Amino acid sequence: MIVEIPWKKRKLVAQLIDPDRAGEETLVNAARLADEAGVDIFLAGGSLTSVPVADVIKRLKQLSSIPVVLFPGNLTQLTAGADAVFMLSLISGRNPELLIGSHVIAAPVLKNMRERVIPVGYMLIDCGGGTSVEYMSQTSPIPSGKNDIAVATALAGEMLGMKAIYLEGGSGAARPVDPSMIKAVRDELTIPLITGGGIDSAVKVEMAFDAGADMVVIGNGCEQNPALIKGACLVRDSFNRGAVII
Ligand code: 1GP
Repeated sequence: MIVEIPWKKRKLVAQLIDPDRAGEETLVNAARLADEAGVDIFLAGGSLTSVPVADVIKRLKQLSSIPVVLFPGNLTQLTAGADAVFMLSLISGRNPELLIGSHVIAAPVLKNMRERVIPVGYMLIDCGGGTSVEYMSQTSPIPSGKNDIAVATALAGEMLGMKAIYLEGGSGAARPVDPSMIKAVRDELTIPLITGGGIDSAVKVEMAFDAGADMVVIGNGCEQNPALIKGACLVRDSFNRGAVII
């Protein structure tokens, strides 16, 4: 299946599945709760994985009809089987491998896959420091509060042809991307805006949507509190109906 992400229709909730923390029981439970809650998409991938992402994607597709988007942390995670692939360019950093190098290697492989490739301008934002993505990418995040730099970077991503911008606090970040930065970027962009990292409550989901995020990504928060995904989807539904319930 080739997925068109329904950006235009509504706000979206994505649940990130980290292969290394997704044993059989966890996956079965996550798929059931996500189905019940009405999660829009699964993202599958991680900064460092020892379990093949392909196995997790295959199992998710057996357990649920929710589309799965590959969210590759590195080239070893490039695999067929997902419905779409986020081709991430780390535009907040100055590591050439993550801006274009890996993409050159990935492009011929992706061309032979049936999955839809979605180019995403990936921006790491300092949300407390010390995240895996900061270390693994060997890039400096955009400092918190430097909304002008975030806006300029996101605009450059849009002008370069990215189909979405992802403001990333890093998995397990101490706090989410500040709503003022989300709003500043949203006000200038015409493409969809994704945010994730450190979103571990329905209130934080509400704040991100309220600031203008089109898609909220939740990983750790659902691992620690599986019921969170239902709360997140209820918040999404309230925005999509035009009313805020919390
Ligand atoms: C990480 O933005 C995602 O890439 C999700 O982060 O695990 O902190 O929810 P969390």
